[in-house]
Amino acid sequence: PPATPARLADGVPMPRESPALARVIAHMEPGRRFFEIHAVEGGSAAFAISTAEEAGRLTRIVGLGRARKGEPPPGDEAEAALARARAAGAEALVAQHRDAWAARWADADIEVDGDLELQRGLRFALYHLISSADPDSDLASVGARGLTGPGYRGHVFWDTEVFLLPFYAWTHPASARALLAYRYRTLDAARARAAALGYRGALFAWESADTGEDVTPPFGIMPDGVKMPILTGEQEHHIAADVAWAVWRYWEISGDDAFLAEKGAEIMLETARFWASRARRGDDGRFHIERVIGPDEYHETIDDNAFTNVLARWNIERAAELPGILARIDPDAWPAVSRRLGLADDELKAWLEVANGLVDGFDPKTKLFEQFAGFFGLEDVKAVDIAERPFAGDIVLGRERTDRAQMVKQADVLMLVHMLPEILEPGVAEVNYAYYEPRTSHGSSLSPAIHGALAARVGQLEDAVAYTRMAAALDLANGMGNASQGVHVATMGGLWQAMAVGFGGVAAVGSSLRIDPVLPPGWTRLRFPIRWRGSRVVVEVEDRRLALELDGPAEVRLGTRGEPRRLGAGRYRATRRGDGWSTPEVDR
Ligand code: IFM
Repeated sequence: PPATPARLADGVPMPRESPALARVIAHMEPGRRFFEIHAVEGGSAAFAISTAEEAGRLTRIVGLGRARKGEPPPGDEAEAALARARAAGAEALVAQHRDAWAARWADADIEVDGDLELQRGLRFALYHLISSADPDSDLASVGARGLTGPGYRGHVFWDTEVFLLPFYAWTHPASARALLAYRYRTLDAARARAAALGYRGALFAWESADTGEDVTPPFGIMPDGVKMPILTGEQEHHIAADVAWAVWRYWEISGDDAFLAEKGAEIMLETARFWASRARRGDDGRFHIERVIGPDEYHETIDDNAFTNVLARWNIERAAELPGILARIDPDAWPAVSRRLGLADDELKAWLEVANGLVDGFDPKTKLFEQFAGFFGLEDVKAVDIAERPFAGDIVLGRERTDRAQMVKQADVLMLVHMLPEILEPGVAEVNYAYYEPRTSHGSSLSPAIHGALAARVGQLEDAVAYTRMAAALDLANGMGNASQGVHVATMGGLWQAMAVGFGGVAAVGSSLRIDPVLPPGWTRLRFPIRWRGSRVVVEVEDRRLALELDGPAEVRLGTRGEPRRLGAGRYRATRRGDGWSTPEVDR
């Protein structure tokens, strides 16, 4: 730092080659404003400072390039980017940046009238969601704390596919596609992991980084210094079906047949193959998946987790539909993929036998799923009666008691209800929500938003608003007490789902876009844009009125029982009729 900081008059040229990374300190004292520039790393960048009496401006132009692991640093690419940027000039760069943000914002912004605090939390979340994914590269996915902090060392969990991907698939399909392409790039590592554990097919890493090998740490150090083994990497196998679920949802929402044929089908088939080898036929003649951890990580080494088994069954069933689907996309696609994977003629049939025989813990009389074998026999502890939620159930009850109690960390059976509503008979969502919601401590930040989404779908609007607000405030109010580790980006994706899927009621139902919005008391308007198979659709609900704006054709169903209707580009209106909607009419 200069001993006596020099004041630069307007327009004084700065050296062309200045440090690329610098710490800039602005001093503002009455009547005096100046900057110190501390170089912290060499490089090439241009600085220009002008310090008029009232305002100062510093411009730093940086060129970036990227290299795959093992490749030389991408110096030329960065230099070329820098040259282009310099030629354009700072003003033009700022204008381009603003335009790019405005475009992304227009495709993502959710407006809610009647709850300013929620609106603020939403915008904070959307900002992080938009900036976390790279639509142009399969090199990296989104880590559990996005780009904001060291928590979980940037590792990629199911958070990306299950909590974030719906946001991208519905608002910016290119980002969703890139995230799935990252998983596709790690498919060989997933195959190797399945093989190392004695299974077939592909098991993605529970914690994934650049190569796709599992990088879950084997133990953690507790606050009292005790070393605790971490079993999630060994046992949280549902990740295989989570990735398959994301592939399928992306395909349904985007209609991206090329992706399905080129990459998605291979992921669906290899994960289905994994499940068929992972399940074991028991003495009862049924298939079981033993020694797993489900989303509720308080209970380890459990058998027949309903979430895992139902998703595994669903994964196999969807994979078995692929020969027919790919044949319609491109007659060469199925022969090519089945040759690539060495699929034997009767392999899919054998997988389906496993799927049909898999136990799922569902009792048709009560309509309840048992979270895992023996769960209902555990001590019946209701988190809601113990402490104000969210709280860490395992710390409050102690690890041993938690292990023997119906103390749920995060949506588990309810996660299944949220992810696969289409396979459930009427009433199942309501009954399971009523059972599991009071028993959940929300010890994971992933839990509240999903409860918000589900509560909205089952008509528990007070809960829906409370959970959605809890999710929206999670980082801004440091609700988990660990904001210094970075934002909880999965919560943010869950928050988007609470708004658009929960309150907005959007879903892919076959070839139609279903929209079934519900406004809780206190909200006077909800508006959000989505993308559906190439068209942009803006949904706006006010009181009992629904307005839709389409920039291209879409097959739309209003309400859960509405008939599908092919709508062209234009504006439409409908009004609430009982628990459904009138036929959409052109709004002139
Ligand atoms: O993936 C989650 C998990 O479900 C709960 N613990 C934190 C992980 C990373 O967010």
